[in-house]
Amino acid sequence: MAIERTLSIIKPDGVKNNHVGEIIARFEKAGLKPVAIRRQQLSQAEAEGFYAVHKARPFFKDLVSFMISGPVVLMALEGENAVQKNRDLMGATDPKKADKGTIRADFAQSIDANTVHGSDSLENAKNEVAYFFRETEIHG
Ligand code: DGI
Repeated sequence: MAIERTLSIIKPDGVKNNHVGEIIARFEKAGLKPVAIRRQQLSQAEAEGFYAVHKARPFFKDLVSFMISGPVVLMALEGENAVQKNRDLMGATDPKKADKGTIRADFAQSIDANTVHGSDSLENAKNEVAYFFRETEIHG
């Protein structure tokens, strides 16, 4: 299977509740290497730009204010089938619907504070990794 890169974000609730280490451990155990990693406070413009595809959705404002409510951890994950593997580890968007043992089932409180973001296609993954990381910051 192809080696891919995908973008993961540990959202403000995951950082605030001290789940960073455990989430990264799950990625590493599943064969996803954090090849770039940065803790950062997103600006409103960065969060709006990142979620621009959701601009017309009723939850856009809440989503952006949640994403800037505290620091996040940005990561490029690399591994076989990384995009789908990361989505499988995350679980469904709504933690109530997420499979047992997934990150969202175990750590998320609500559909807003759902602990992690993960790119949902290879094409989006390329754009999202490039949105936050220069090639010189990625070390595979
Ligand atoms: O790729 P996902 O994060 O699983 O989901 P997505 O790309 O459809 O939506 C991005 C984020 O927007 C999601 O993690 C939480 C928020 N969101 C999505 N659908 C809803 C929502 N927030 C609320 N309040 N209600 C929704 O229906």
